[in-house]
Amino acid sequence: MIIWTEHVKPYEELLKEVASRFEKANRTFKSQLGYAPIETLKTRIKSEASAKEKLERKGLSFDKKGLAKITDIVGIRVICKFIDDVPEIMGLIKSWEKPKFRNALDKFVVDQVEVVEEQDHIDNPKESGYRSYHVVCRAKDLFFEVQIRTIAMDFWASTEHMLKYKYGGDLPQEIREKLKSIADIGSTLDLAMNDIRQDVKIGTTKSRLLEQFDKAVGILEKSGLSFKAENYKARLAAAADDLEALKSLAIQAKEDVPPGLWRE
Ligand code: 0O2
Repeated sequence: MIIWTEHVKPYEELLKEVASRFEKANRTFKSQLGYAPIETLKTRIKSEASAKEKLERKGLSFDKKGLAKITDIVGIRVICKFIDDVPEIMGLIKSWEKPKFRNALDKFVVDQVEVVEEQDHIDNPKESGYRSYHVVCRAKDLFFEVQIRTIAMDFWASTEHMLKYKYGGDLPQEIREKLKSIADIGSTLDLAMNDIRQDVKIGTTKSRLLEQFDKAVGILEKSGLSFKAENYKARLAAAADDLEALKSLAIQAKEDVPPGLWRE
């Protein structure tokens, strides 16, 4: 007999582990690139009723064998600002496929995640208009599902889900048509926002480089190297509108800081 609260315990542990990996990676993206692709992380463990409904639909029984075939007991939604963030997140998940070894109590533990299925409902939206990128993964012997989507796609999907609930699962034709055209508007919005993403990226990179430059110049001034600081300041105007030149100037200034004075 299955006691749901007991059955899902290892899944709850897995959910915590995967969610914390996403959160940690997002912090690393932010500190290294100045931009965090994950806007929100939504997680859930499937309810017993939903698992039973799915098993019945698939002609499987409510036992360990049947439940082992359900790949979305753990569900994680990764919501991003821009469409171009989706492959970024996919790349992150794929990086977990490489075996990681953790030395715990002199034992090497394989800490690996395998991608078992990908469904691209962004390039190939569902009939309803639904858009999202679905990934089924396996960690040890447990599956989990990740849905990667933009804020606009998530807004659409949660509203459509709410309406379906309200109409008892069967939406009237007129509402379905409206939702489909709203999904297309959402897609146009996503593509337009994606176009300006490059500008956002350039903006954040530039401000990060300027921060690094100012910090280096400040240290040079404080450590009696004002002539170097003045020289860098004089060169800044010529480099300010050229990202590559600014990058090279910021690196040079940082490298000129006497050893031991740079603190991250
Ligand atoms: P929940 O609570 O959101 O997880 P199956 O998984 O067997 O039902 P299939 O075809 O393998 O069917 O799954 P698919 O198409 O990958 O869809 C699974 C999940 O995607 C759904 O989970 C929804 O979360 C989401 N989804 C798919 N199509 C739609 C859609 O038209 N509208 C909305 N709002 N969401 C969709 P569940 O199980 O429905 O529930």
